[in-house]
This record gives sequence, structure tokens and C-alpha cells, in this order.
Amino acid sequence: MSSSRENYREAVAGRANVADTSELIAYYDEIERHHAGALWTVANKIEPWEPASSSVPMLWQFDALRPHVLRSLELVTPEQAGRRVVYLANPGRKDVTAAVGWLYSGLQVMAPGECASSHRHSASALRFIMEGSGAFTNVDGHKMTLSANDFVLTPNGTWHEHGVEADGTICIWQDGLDIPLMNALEANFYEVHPDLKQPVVFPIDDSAASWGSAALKPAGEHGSGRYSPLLKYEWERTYDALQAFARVSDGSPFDGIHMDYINPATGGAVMQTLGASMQMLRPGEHTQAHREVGSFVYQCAKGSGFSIINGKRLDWKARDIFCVPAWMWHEHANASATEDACLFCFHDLPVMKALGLYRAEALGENGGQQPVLS
Ligand code: GTQ
Repeated sequence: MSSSRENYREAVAGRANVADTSELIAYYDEIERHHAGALWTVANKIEPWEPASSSVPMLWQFDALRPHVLRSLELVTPEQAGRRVVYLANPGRKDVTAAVGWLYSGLQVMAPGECASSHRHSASALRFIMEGSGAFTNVDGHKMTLSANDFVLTPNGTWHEHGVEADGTICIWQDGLDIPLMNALEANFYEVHPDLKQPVVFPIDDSAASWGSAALKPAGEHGSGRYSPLLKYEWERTYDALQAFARVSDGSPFDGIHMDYINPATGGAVMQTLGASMQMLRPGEHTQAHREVGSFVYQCAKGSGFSIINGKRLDWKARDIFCVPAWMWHEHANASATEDACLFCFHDLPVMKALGLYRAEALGENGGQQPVLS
């Protein structure tokens, strides 16, 4: 961004444009000794014309990571590790352990009969199940059984532990959390359950049975208001909803058949800081490009295709994870002419919207797609 054209733009727009002289350099050294600095040396960096993400568009292929995730089963126990997870490290965000922006993502693996002890924290968390059977999670006494492509919440402040039944198989799921955001806000508390394990208080899968119907809820019940009382969104119901919507809608030019997971008590996002959606790209569909203020982590739930993110093409298939950094152009394509493709996504849009920061922009007035540059 330091081309001569940029310099010219900075100068005419009343932006910082001060050349280094030996006198100024000596001055900068002097004030640095007083733990201070001259604003005009950093102004253009800390007040960019538009969001300038340091995150890199990344693809994490499940087939490449899976052997390493399975290897961790032999190397550490859940008792030793707390959580046995291989996290996704964006090259531009290593310092804050983020997959993109202020969002964390990891692959957690558990073997039959194992259980990871109960804890709670300020970070909000979600899981999207990748493979295996017999996995369960217990959130504040609500035990839930987990199957492939189910989406589960562990909202901030709730006690949660995970395990796999003795007659299950090795299970892998994606964990999505706002850990980097909580640390950026210096608001992150963490607590281990005094008994390491909490009792199951409610009937198994009571949350989905109570709140999981498309348009019905328990009469007079409103939930806590802080997060969705529906803690598990089953894949079959999600896919049925996409199919039904596709019969009556052309969908979004940018995202195809696109539905938000909602808090059924409020119609709002599933948690205060994290939102999630599922989208279906019909056979051969290639969407128009747009960009948004917000960071996105995608997991392909079904089919295969590619996304172009600021000119970078990422080819994905089921269980691959990729990210879209804030304010980067992105478009998605289904590579198959016969099968649909589904993308799960979690993001920080609830934060952007609560703070009045959300913006979206289409590429070109009548839509547009990007050239592939890499
Ligand atoms: O399962 O609660 O991948 O607290 C990172 C932090 C999973 C969890 C992660 C966590 C968890």
C-alpha cells in the first residue's frame, strides 16, 4: 500500500505524509524513551482506509490433517491434554492462535470410552461433527448424542464435557471458539468443574426435542435470552430445510440457498459473539463475489467445489475447512454438475452487528466474479 499513487492519495486527503529527516528520527528516539510516539508515524497503519486483515485465505484439507489428528491419540490422553486438539494456525495470526481474524478452530479427537473433563470459560464454543459414532457432549446437564454434520453449542459460561461411548468409534469434530476475541478484549476466564464431571440432569437430547421443531416452541418458554436453548442442530433437519427452501427460492446471488442457524426463542444468532449458517450450492452453481466486515470459517459438509478469495482459488471437499478474512472478496462454486454442495460456516457477525460495524459490498453493480490470481 505504499505505492506512489497511495502516497499521492495520502497527501491530497490530509493523511500523514512526513518524510524522515535526521532531526525527526532523533526526535522519534527521544519520545520513545518516554514510552510515547508520534501519531503521524503510525496513523496510516492504525487507521487504514478500510479493514486490512492480516489473516491469509487458507484451506486445511481433512485428508492431510487426519493422520496427524489420529496420531495424537497415541501421544497424549485427554487427562493430560485437557482437550486433545490440533488447532488451525493462520500464518498471519499465529501470535493470537487464530484460524482467521479473532476466531479459533481446532480438530478434537476422542476414542471410545474416553471423556474430557468438565470446564467452563468466557469463550463461546461450537462443534461441527466430522466423523465417528457414539460421541456425546454434556452442556449444563443436557447430554446430547452427536452424529456427522450435527452442529452443537457450548455457550460461554456453561459447564461442558465431551466423550465417546465405550461401544462407539473414534470421533473427530471441529471446535469453533472466540478465544482470540476474548483474549483481545482481556475478558477471558477459565474454570475446571470441582468434580471434573457433571451429572446428566435432563433427559438425553431434551434440547433438540423441545426446541428443534422448525416453528414450534414450548409454550411460554423464552430461554435465557443470552444464547439459544436449542443446543444441537441435527444435520437431517438442516438439510431438509435447505431442500424445502430451494424449492421456492432462487437463493442469494452471493451464497446460494443460505440459511442461518437461529436461537428459536428470539430469531437471533445462536450465541452472543458467534453466528452460524449452512448454505447449499446447487449443481454447477457459481456465486457472485461480495465482501463483508466479519471473519468466516467454513467446513464443507457435503459435495465438493471451490471458493475464490481475493483472487486465491481454494478447492474443497467434504470435511475440508477454509477461511474468509474480513473485507476480502469471496465467491463459491459447486464443482459438480449433478450433486449439490453444502458449506457450514461460523463467523463473528453478531459482534460486528452489535457494535454497528457490519457492512457488505457486491463486486460490481450488476454482480461480478474475480479472476483467479493464485
Ligand atoms: O472442548 O471446550 O478446541 O475449551 C479449545 C478450547 C476445545 C472445549 C478447543 C476448548 C475446547
